[in-house]
Amino acid sequence: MRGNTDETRDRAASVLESNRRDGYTIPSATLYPFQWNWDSAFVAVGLARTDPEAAKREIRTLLDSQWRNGMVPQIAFWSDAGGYFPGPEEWGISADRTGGTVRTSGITQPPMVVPAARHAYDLTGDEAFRDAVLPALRDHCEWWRTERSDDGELVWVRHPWATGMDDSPAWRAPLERFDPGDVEYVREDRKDENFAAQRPTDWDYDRYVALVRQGRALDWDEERLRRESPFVVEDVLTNALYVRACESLSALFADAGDDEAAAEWDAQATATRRALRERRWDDELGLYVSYDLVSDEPLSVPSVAGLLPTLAGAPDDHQRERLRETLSEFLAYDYAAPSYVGPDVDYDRYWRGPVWQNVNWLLERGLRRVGFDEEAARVREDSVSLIRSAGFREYFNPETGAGRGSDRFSWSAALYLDWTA
Ligand code: 2M8
Repeated sequence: MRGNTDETRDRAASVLESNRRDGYTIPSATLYPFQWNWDSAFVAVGLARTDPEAAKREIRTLLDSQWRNGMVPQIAFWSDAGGYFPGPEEWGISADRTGGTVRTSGITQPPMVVPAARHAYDLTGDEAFRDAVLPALRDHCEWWRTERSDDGELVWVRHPWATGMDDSPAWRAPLERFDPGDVEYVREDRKDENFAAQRPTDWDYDRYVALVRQGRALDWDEERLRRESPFVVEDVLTNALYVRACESLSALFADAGDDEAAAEWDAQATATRRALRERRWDDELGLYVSYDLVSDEPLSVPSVAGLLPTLAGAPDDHQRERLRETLSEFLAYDYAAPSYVGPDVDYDRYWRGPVWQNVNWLLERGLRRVGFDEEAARVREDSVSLIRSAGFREYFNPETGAGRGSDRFSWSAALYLDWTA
């Protein structure tokens, strides 16, 4: 894999360096000027290969933004950079909720921070780091289980932004079901015409903003939001990563000699894994699907998220064989793996079809876990070759390999460093 990659590795390291701020890395200088939750976790995975101190710092800074109740927010506004909407005023989160260290948004993102912390620990063996982050990681997993689960098994989110796959077709049904009213705001994310065709539509944005305003109007009261929000979804990707988070937490506790805590989090991983297998499988589509807790129905769409419970070791023998068939649809492109393969796929628009490096990184690991080594190797090769030919773009067209979205994108650079280490 290394071959002539050194020059690309150097460029990857320099992308991360130029996106680095004080103790954290922004996803992109042109679009996202703050610290994002799962972006930082993926950045730490790559940095652990080249600059372990920066990797550990990245994770610690992210955990410094943790709310008192254990939530790790989607965005930490460490600076007053402009050019992004919605900023801290729009979210209106009070300091008694956050702990007052930094202003944040009012939602979370998939709990990649826990596996990333484990990865950084495994590569460095730094016990002081392990012991320093363990309490915050435990509080975060505990928060998911107590505040974000109806049954103690599957966890839910209450905003499409919290899933990381903002405009995934999976969210269309719940978003269609509510009227956002007359929401006024100014988007900052469409830098030019070209870019507009690669970003979520206004229809989607109206609903994103309406959900933020509802949260603020209810003063981010979780119980009321659970009852009144029109968007409450058990997302399969978040749940797959929650299993990984609980497994990672268990391993870190075991390593620290706390067998009781290790057993507790292993049991939680087992419960969520089993719930994915038994309750979120769609045999017709041949993958796992998210669930709408408001309308009480599955969100049956062929999103790549539905392959990621492999990462949690969820499939039984039958599901594994069906998944092999489904996978062939996702691999029937020049570049694996599109984020969505339904009839209304849009290869250039955000989470409606393009290939994303972070998803490929998770998918590769998931496929290896269930023994699909050849398919995993294909995902990895395509990821590396996309970056070599199109650069560190935010996402890529699966048919042409053309780069899309912003350039010098941090997780694309970071995961390249991990892939080619
Ligand atoms: C995208 O989401 C943000 C909101 O969080 C946005 O569009 O403004 C998504 O791709 C998300 O997964 C990612 O974490 C974020 C920053 O890269 O951008």
